[in-house]
Amino acid sequence: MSTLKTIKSNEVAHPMENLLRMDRIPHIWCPGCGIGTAVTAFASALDKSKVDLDKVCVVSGIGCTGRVAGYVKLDSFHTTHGRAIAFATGITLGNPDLKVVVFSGDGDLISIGGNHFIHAARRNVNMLVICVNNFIYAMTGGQVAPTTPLATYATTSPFGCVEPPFNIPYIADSSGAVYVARWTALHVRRLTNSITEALNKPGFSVIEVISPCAMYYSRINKLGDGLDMMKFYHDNSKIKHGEDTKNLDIGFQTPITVGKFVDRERPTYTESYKKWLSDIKKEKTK
Ligand SMILES: Cc1ncc(C[n+]2csc(CCOP(=O)(O)OP(=O)(O)O)c2C)c(N)n1
Repeated sequence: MSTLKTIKSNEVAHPMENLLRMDRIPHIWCPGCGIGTAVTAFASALDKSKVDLDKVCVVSGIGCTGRVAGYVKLDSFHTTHGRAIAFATGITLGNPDLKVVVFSGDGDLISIGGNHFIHAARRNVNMLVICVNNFIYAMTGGQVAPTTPLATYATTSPFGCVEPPFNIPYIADSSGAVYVARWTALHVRRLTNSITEALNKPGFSVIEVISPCAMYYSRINKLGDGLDMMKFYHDNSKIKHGEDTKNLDIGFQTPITVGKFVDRERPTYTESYKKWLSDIKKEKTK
C-alpha cells in the first residue's frame, strides 16, 4: 500500500504528511531553495522503493540541508557539523538491517566532513548519501565552500573564488563508491528514480543534487531568483549516463552534466568484515 497520503476532495492535507513531521512545518528553507524538492524526491522514492520505513534512518550534519533529519517522520539524527557519515557508519555497523541515508550539504560533507566521506567510500560502508550542493555555505551567510566554482563571488570571496572546486562525483567514484549520480533540483523524476535505485543498492551510494540558493549564491552573484536558476538548469543541463566522472567539473554558470555515472558491485564493509572474521575462525580451528 502507498505510504503517501491520498487527498480526498474535501480534505486539505499534504500528500507527504505520513513522511513529514508536520508539527515542524513551516520549515526554515527560503523561497526558491531546492532542498525541499530533494526531500520530496526522497519521500517519493521511499514510497516507490517499498522499503520498510521502520528500517530507514536519516542522518544529517549541520547546515540548511542538515535540517532534513528534523523534518522527516522517520528515525533520524541531527548530528554535529561534518560528522553525519561518522554517525551513519556507527548506525549501519551496529544494525546492518537498517537502510541509513545521510542527507547533508556540500560544505558539511566535503569540507569539514571530507575525510569521513572518502573513507566511508573506500570501505564501501552501507549507506546512501544525498548531497544537496548549492555551491556555498548557506546557513552561515554565504561563505565560500569547497564546491564554489572559480571566480564566483561569496561573502568570503568578494573578488571571486580563487580556489578550484571539488568535483563530488569524481571524489566519490575514485574513493570507491558503488553508485554515483548527479541531478539538479529541476530533474525531480530522474532524481526520484535514482534515489529509488540507490535505496535498494548495498554499499556506499552518492547522489549529488545541484540546488539553487536564491538567498546567497544567486543574490551575491546577481543570478536572479530560484526560478531563474531552474531556467538555467533547464537550458544548461546535459544528461550523459556513464560519463567519466573526471569530466564533471562545474564552473561558474557553465553547462552541468547530469546522469548516473557509476553503478558497480563491490563487497560492502559489513560483508568483508564478516568474511574476514569467519576466515580467522576457520584458520584457528585448523
Ligand atoms: C564545528 C563547526 N564549525 C562550523 C560551524 C558553522 N557552520 C554551520 S553550517 C556550516 C556550513 C553549511 O554549509 P553546507 O554544508 O554547504 O550547507 P547549506 O547550509 O549550504 O545547506 C558551517 C560552517 C559549525 N556549526 N560547527
